[in-house]
Amino acid sequence: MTITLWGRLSSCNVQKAVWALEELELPYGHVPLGGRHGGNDAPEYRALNPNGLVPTLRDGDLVVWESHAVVRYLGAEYGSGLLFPQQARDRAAADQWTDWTATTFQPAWIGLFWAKVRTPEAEQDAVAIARAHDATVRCFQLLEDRLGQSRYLGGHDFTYADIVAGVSLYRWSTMEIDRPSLPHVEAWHERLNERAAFCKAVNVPYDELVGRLAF
Ligand SMILES: N[C@@H](CCC(=O)N[C@@H](CS)C(=O)NCC(=O)O)C(=O)O
Repeated sequence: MTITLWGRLSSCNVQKAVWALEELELPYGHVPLGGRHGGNDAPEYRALNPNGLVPTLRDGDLVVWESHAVVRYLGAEYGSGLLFPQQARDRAAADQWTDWTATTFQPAWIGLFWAKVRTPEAEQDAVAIARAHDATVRCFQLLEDRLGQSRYLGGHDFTYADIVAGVSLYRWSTMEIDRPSLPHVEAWHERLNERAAFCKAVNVPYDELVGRLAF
């Protein structure tokens, strides 16, 4: 089966797919697309992903978009228990943190990244930055409480929930902002940094995004 991933590597949503593919040691082809590479509106890409966004994954005759669906699919199809808990009861916790990331955590931390990093300095709005910072810190405090109770977000074992939330960590820890002390989050970050797949997918410089609102 041939797997192909479309998307620029500076996208946090593409990074989730790269991390899962690398974690599972799957061979795959990569097509840079979106951002400075363009191609979002090419008819052949729109035929795969009508949103024109990244990532998109193709595995044989299956095409999947939405980063969380991609990561869950890879875990379910190839994980044999790694990434994707086999028991529904164990998956419930991973899903809870995954959906919370989609609806609450990522909008907050990406909002901060856009306000503080992607918006050109001359156009930055201190009130918007403070509001986004507060929302992000509230989310990190929830993560801190959770990671004080369990090693990973889904429970004792590493799952797709750690991938979708963990892609925030490089940017969170390198943005020029105040960060509260979050020892459990920091210990989780250190554990993730020991994984080659995390380092390859997530520890990616974002210079091309600084002061750039275009994509
Ligand atoms: N909910 C979608 C969001 C996809 C999305 O917004 N992707 C952004 C990059 S993070 C994108 O395609 N932006 C246009 C571009 O990079 O050209 C997912 O999780 O896959």
